[in-house]
Amino acid sequence: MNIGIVCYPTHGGSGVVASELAIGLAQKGHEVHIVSYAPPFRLRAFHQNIFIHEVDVASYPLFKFPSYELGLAAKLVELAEIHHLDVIHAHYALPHAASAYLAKQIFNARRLKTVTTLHGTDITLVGADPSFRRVVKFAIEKSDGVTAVSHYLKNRTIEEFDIRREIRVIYNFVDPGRPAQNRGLCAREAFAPKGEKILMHASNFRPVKRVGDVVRIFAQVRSQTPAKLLLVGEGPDRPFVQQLVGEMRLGSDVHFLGEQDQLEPLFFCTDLFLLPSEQESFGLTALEAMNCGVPVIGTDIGGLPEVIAQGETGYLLPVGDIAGMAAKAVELLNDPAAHELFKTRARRRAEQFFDAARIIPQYEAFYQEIMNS
Ligand code: GMT
Repeated sequence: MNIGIVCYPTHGGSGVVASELAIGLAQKGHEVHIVSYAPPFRLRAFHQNIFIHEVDVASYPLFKFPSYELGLAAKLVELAEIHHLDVIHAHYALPHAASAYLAKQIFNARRLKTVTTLHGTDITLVGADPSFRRVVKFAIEKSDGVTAVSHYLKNRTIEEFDIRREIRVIYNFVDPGRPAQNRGLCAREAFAPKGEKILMHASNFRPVKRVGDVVRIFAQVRSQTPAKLLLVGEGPDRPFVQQLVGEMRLGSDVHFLGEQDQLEPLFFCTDLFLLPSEQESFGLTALEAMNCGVPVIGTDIGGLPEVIAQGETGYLLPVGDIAGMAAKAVELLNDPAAHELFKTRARRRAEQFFDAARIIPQYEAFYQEIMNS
């Protein structure tokens, strides 16, 4: 198949899923055209069968806001024509699914199909904003196929937008073979010279991630067990988090690592991953942690219960229950036998339910179904 994939190039989950899907499809011989405003970070290396196209956004003195949506639609029409695309797969509804719809109308060929994958904030946060609502609903209804990354997100979309069409759940995925390639790249002693436990959090530091809670959980853990915290990512809450770390006098035990293209080397240094989000439609970082054998403590919201098995691969507690999350962390870190069991189960669960080799064929089959309809 010739597949156009539209995504964000930044360090967010939707861009990671789109990039890893592109790699998986390309390895299976499909021709994949990535369309974005910059090369996605996971696709900076060369991959056979993947072609990257940056969207041109024309500016003109009359335009107060240059239109990315129209530039994207124009690029998709051009690619559909030149490369005979069978499918345009939009990751994240806004504005990608709307631009894909427009491109299809302009191209006017029955053969070209559009698929939209809903990732989370496109429904729960941005999409729910009154200024975008109608457009998101329209784009979902007009896509030839729609997928959601969890049952939670599917149900939430149906309720929120009163959707009556089919939404297929296709889970996010990981490559169970990848961690081995990154083992040994991170020296534990560099972060924890006295054998302290290492906790980690990675996100885009937006308010929904509650990174302040990560710091407060860590403070409680550290008061009972020698520990260090690795904070990975960048975003609007970083100054506040940095200030909090200073106010709580945790400075020497917290490492800010900024954005990282690959998390696996760091997971091999990590004993426990923290994800105390307020919203999480799936929680890709939790799955990536589990794939490297790292148990996760998170919140019992959104799609996280579909990823983390309560009491087996981690613990899920109510949003804001800092004391509860800290208590579970201390319990697990101080029980080597239980910790080892959680690690083994985490890795096994990632492999059993979220292996790329199981999930990518689900996308291929979905494209085929849509093309035959
Ligand atoms: O978390 C974000 O705001 C980034 C967002 C994205 O689009 O990159 O993440 C969403 O998609 C990920 C990949 O499917 C999911 O793993 C995240 O749970 C989801 N984020 C939220 O629902 C808050």
